[in-house]
Amino acid sequence: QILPNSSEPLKEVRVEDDRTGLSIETLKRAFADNLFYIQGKFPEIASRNDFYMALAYTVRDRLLRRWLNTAETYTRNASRTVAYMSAEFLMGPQLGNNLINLGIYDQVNQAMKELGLDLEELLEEEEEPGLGNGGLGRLAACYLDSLATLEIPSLGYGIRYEFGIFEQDIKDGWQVEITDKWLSAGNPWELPRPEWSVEVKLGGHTEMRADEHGHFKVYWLPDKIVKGIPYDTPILGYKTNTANTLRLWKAEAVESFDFYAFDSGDYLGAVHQKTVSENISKVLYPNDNSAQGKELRLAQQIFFVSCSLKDMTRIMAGQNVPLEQFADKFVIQLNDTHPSVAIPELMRLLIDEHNMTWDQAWGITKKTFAYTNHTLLPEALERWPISLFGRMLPRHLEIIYEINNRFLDEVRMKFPDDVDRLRRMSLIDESGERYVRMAFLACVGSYSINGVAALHTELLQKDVLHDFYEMYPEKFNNKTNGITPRRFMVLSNPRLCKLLHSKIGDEWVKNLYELRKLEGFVDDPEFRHQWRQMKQEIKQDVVDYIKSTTGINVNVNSMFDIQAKRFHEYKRQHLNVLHIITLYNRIKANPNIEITPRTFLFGGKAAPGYYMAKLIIKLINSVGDIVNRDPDVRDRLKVVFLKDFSVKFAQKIYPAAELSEQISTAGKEASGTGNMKFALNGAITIGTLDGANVEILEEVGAENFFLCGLTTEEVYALKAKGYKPWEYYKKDPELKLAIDRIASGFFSHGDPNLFKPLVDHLLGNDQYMLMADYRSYIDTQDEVSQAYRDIDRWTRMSILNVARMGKFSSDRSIRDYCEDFWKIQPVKIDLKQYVEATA
Ligand code: GLS
Repeated sequence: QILPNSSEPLKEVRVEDDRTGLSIETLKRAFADNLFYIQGKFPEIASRNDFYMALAYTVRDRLLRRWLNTAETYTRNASRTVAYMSAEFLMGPQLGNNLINLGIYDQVNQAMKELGLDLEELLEEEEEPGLGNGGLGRLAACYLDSLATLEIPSLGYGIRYEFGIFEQDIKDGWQVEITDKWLSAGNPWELPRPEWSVEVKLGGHTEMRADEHGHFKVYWLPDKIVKGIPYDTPILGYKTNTANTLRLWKAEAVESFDFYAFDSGDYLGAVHQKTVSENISKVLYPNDNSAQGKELRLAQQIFFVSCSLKDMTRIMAGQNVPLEQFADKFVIQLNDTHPSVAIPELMRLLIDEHNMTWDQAWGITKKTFAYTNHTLLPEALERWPISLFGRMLPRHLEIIYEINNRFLDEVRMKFPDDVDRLRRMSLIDESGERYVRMAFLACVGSYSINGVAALHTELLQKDVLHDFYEMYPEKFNNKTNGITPRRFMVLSNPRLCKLLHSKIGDEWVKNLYELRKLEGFVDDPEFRHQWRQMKQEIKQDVVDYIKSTTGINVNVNSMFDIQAKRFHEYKRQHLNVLHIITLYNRIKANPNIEITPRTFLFGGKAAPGYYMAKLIIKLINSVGDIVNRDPDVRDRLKVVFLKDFSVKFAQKIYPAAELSEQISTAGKEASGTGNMKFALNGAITIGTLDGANVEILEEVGAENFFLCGLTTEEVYALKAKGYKPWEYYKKDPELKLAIDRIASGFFSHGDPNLFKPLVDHLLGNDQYMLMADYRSYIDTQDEVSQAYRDIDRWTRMSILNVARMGKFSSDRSIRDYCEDFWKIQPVKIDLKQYVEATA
């Protein structure tokens, strides 16, 4: 249907097309063509980036047919769609993943070889879109992969930050932040769609006025309008024809506003206005698990949420679906409270702009939204000061007040004479300065509320959202997180995949429970041998990498003990450090002691304003400086901080891990997803009963997991009875020596002040209970060391960890969401043959 009005019959062309063909010859031709016509280069002067771009466009062309066919099918069927709203999408590099999902990795590898290029090098060249902080943003990305793979109509909505998560450098052991200019070399994966731009209002005030029929209505007179321009990226499923869309909004100035200032001669003022508008999508807030309460952040939230909702109404109009059916056409999943201002915004759109009554609008809103909570940490629960909120969103504040009034009436009805409950549950916190409580707003405005692991959901119900659980028990449910095996196995661990392929085929890529079949080989000595050999090769690559990037020599036969995640006190990287110091002290006391050689690898970023987290990074590097150089250690221990942990980097590291450190204080890590990535790649976990560790332990069996630390109940009980960290320090000589070594300046060139804040914290109130968990952690680590010496036992454990990871595929999570409350069915996409009109 290229020429819909043509009277000529359209003739199908059976030959391969340069933009769709998958043969090596066609790929080579397309690549050369793109280098010439898009990059405008000939091979002799082309840079590696030119080659990367030429290949990326070659691959993108092959996505486009699937993408357009998908969009066309959804449009024609007016398919029910999930809108996944998230302030973060930590996508990672796109090229490799698209090659895997298209099923053309090997062909492209060969095509590049024949052209004298190295695919690995080209993959390295890609600047990843780091539009997220950590687990929450990466979860959104994994879910997009699974949604497309499961052929579920979906749209991801977020912000196209010009600067993603900062790049981390290490100078003198300290973290240094560098802006992430990920767009500077161009982004071949996105298509701007300026024709679908929308405007968003900010600030100003509201007025009650009569409309043309004499009905009184609220009018919002903003003092600022910003334009949102959508940039679309195709999200291809694994070996399906489905390619969904990630739609990210870029903020720009609205022309007319500039003109106003230009007309009045205020040239610089107009330019300034433009900058202010464009600032909205300038930079990702670099905090994980902590809310900053900054005005610009609220502007980002309303900006992308309002753009997205208007985009959804545009889509409905295009499909002739009346707005009354909003909740049938879309379910909006709120990825944490960051997009929860969508609730009053949808109310405003329906009432103020589409003339619905309150009850009608509220009926639709309540059936549209579903809310995922991702944290129990009080500092991460978003609240906006009323003054700030009202200044930026006066109309939304009025709507929230009205939602609150009606909601509190409901509470009164259900729990008469319980005044304290009203105070506790109000959407407005009135205990001091007044705040809007976004999590509560999300609970009231959604029909589903979920936690991200069984324990987390249980704690939400018992604790943080207990009142809401009593009010709306039917809304609560658990959806344990998952990860995509496409990126975190097929793409990142080809060696393991090859071995799996030889024994159990490839079914597991789409049905991770198939990994169970590995259990049949766990007693096969030949297989175990191959398993070890595979791990050894992967470790050797990482050894080489470390040597070339840091100059540090790592013993390939040492245990690779890895903690890679954001830096946060609750994640307790410093507990890991106490273990390192303890081993070091044992060696110093007895240089000939028998010790299982270990390489401790750390990776992760600290929020730039989080002093204590940065100090922990400095401590790791300082301990490494001493330990790595001490001749008594004789290379039995190595401590390496791998800077600038990212998705790209993570993909290199997980496959090499043997021990996965998941040691958060029980009750603090909502789920964790790194824990799943490590185990899927054959690492064995040392961990607390926290987040999804609980379920990993359940799946792999206690004999294949190293459990340590207090349980959540024990943590609560100990706090209640009065926790005294000092007493653990006094009682345990190894702990005391480890702390004393830090406090004395041993790791800081004799300066006792450097790490004093850390030591004071630990011996003072030790909020995250490192002192209480130290002994259990150290004893468990001693067991780990023992186990590692028994090669057969360790290999068995490793194989069984992989075999039993089926549950943690994000496909399983997405299926749960679909069946439980999204109520969305897969839609098959038929690939239309490429056709060409011939005269
Ligand atoms: C987080 C939690 O801290 C993680 O435990 C969780 O796995 C992740 C995805 O659900 O969400 N919440 C958060 O603010 N950042 C996270 O990574």
